Amino acid sequence: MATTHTHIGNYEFKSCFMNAAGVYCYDRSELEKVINSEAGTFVTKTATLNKREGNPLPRYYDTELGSINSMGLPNLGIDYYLEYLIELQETMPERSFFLSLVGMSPEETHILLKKVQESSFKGPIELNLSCPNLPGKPQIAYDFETTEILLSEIFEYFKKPLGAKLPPYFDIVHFDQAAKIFNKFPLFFVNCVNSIGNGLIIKDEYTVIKPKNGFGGIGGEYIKPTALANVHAFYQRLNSSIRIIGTGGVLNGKDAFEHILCGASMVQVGTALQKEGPEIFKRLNEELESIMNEKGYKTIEDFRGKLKMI
Ligand code: RRO
Repeated sequence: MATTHTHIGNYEFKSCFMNAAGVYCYDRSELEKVINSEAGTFVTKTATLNKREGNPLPRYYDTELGSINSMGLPNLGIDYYLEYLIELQETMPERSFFLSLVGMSPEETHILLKKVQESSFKGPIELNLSCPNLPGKPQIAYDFETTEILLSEIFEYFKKPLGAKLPPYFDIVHFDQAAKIFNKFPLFFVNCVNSIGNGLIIKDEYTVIKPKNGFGGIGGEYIKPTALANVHAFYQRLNSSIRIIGTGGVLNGKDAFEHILCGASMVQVGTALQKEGPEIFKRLNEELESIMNEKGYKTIEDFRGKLKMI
């Protein structure tokens, strides 16, 4: 019988599925629902130093093929998530959970990471280099120079397992340039991809969300081909020590199977989790296991990265 069990470094997860940051992860009550589902783990909402209210409402909208959001990084502040994660280390020592964070400036990012470095938190950390929804602030990882400087400053003092959440790239030269930078650092993983930034969805002549004149990050079915391309492009280019988390357009077991074929070791679910709730993880595990059983694969390592070229 197939299992969706996976690992990233020494962290073991009973399932390769988890939430994508931003969905079902704002507070303890949402995170508990993911813990108690068939997901392998969770990641928190991206935390900043202080609590943030985020952008004006409405700021999230579902469509038939996906979603648009311009949440604007609403979160309860780093101390809230760190305290909860440290508590879970005591109460559920056999499990590991992810912390997501980013500062509103490089200085703030260093303050956050130094706090985490000095804390007793032992889990993996996802540095969000790709929020598309902060008015006036570009997505960090689209600026290669800033990204390289930031990472070199961080790895001077940061010794815990750190990965980066990346925006989607759309050009082969950009895959080459980005991978060359990431390969200079002891990154634990990269997560491909965040939402496709600054899309526009219209209903009855109106924008559907209020912030940024209706512009927002696109997720769901719309973005699977872009997500798969990014997972595979980085799988081909990154040092094998840098694991890949695949995110984007995962609605069913086949979508996850494709992410893993492209090289993903874990699979995150955003828009579909928002639409269906944490019960989705049971279905996703069953659907992926059934594809694996049909094909005779017992673990995800049996087919991870083994995409065939026609
Ligand atoms: O909060 C958001 O607006 C947000 C973030 Br931080 C992110 O990384 N990706 C996204 O689609 N929305």
